[in-house]
Amino acid sequence: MALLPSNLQTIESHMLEVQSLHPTASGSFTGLLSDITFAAKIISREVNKAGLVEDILGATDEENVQGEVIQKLDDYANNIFLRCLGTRGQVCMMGSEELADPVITDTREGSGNYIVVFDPLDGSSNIDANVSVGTIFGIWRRKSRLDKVGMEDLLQPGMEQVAAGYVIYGSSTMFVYTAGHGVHGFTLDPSLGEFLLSHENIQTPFRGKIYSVNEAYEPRWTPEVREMVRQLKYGRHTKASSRKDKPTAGSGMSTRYIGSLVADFHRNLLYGGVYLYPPYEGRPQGKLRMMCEAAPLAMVAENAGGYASNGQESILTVKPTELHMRTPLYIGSRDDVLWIEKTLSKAEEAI
Ligand code: AHM
Ligand code: MG
Repeated sequence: MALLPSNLQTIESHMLEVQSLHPTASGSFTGLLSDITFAAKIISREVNKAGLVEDILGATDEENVQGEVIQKLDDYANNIFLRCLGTRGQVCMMGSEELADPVITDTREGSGNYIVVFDPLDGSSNIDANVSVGTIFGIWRRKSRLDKVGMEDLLQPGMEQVAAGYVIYGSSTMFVYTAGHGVHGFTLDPSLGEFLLSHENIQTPFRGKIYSVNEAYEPRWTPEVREMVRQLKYGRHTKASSRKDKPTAGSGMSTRYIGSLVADFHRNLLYGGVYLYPPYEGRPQGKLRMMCEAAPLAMVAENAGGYASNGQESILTVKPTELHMRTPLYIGSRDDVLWIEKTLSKAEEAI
């Protein structure tokens, strides 16, 4: 017989416990989170049989608003989210990485209190090779009243999120979220079809040993980014001139880059480390999207004791100007990201 952890708790029971901390809560927010877990289970099932079923791997003939090829599973995951969320009228608007415009679902006053923005299947270009992929979501509260829902509801800074999280479809499927009361991780038991609490109150190490970046872009980085990454690699405070092309043994960090943001972020959250997607020539704002990738993961990072920056300020303070706004991203262990922010700002001042 399989051994089970001693205190078994399903995600629904955990969410109800969190809801009880807010005596006036109606349950609609908890219902919304539960809809997201349901969507995650369906996507997990489909991702897990991706190699077995014909016509599920590979690309569609379409491109998304950013001109990226839409994979078949992107499309599938996106539709599952649109169908599962807000079934009880909790959501007034949804924004997806895969859709050019937000979808308005409920404008009645008194219902549709939340806005959900998501990347249904992040890292999906990896999927045909069986590499871990993920879903990212952020939830904001509606601001407008009187049957009106508009861009002021959608374009809110990350710090206004009421909850955020991600699902990683890896060697097991995990759901990790925060509603401002700690970051909690749940592992899907496929035989039960339930997410069970496996990582309560995740705290990320203050400082890590891993940096994750696509170094192939190095020739197109700014000199400031290049120098900052060089210091991560060779050890901080080493001068290029004193290095003589030899690493400072033991003082630098190690690199790990899957190229799947959720997987890289999740590993660094547990082990400590920093994920970087700096701007580079040809992509002056980097690649990642503020609303459906950076802001939700920033809320998770900060609630676990980490930090996220665009190189100048906290990701959470930036007010997005459009649904698909891009941002440079430095995220992970607090001390490491603060050091990066300081190093980049100092370099900028010196120009
Ligand atoms: P996607 O949302 O289209 O999947 O793109 C985001 C992904 C991230 O998961 C990953 O970290 C990054 O793109 C990798 O980009 P690159 O190949 O430029 O390193
Ligand atoms: Mg993505």
